[in-house]
Formats: sequence, structure tokens, C-alpha cells
Amino acid sequence: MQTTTIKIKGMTCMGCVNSAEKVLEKFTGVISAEVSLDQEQAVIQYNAAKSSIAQFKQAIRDAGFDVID
Ligand SMILES: [Cu+2]
Repeated sequence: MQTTTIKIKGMTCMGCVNSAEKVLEKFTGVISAEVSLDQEQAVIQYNAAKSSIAQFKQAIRDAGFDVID
């Protein structure tokens, strides 16, 4: 299991946080995704054999937020 932190811009409320968490939790390789509005980030525990950071970033962008690389 691995952990990664992704910086997210554009979230304004808990609704945004919930949608960001939902898109991340859809990946079978994701064990947990904790999104913080204050810290503007997602902390993701995942199985690197099943999902990749690039997929997470794309999913967050597809949900309408910006990812800081
Ligand atoms: Cu919102």
C-alpha cells in the first residue's frame, strides 16, 4: 500500500470535498481518500498495482477542480 498527497485548488465547500472523495473512492485500488478543504489536498492510500497517481489527478480534474503538479 502506498500513500500520496495531491494538491487541489477550486474547492469551496463540503460538497466539493465530498465529490472529490467520491471520484477517488471509485477506483478499485483506492483504500481510502481523505480530502481537506482547509489544506486543499487529498491524502490517498492506494494499491499502486491497481491505480496510479495520474489517474487520480485526471479524475479530480474531470470533477471540475484544479490539480497542482
Ligand atoms: Cu462546493
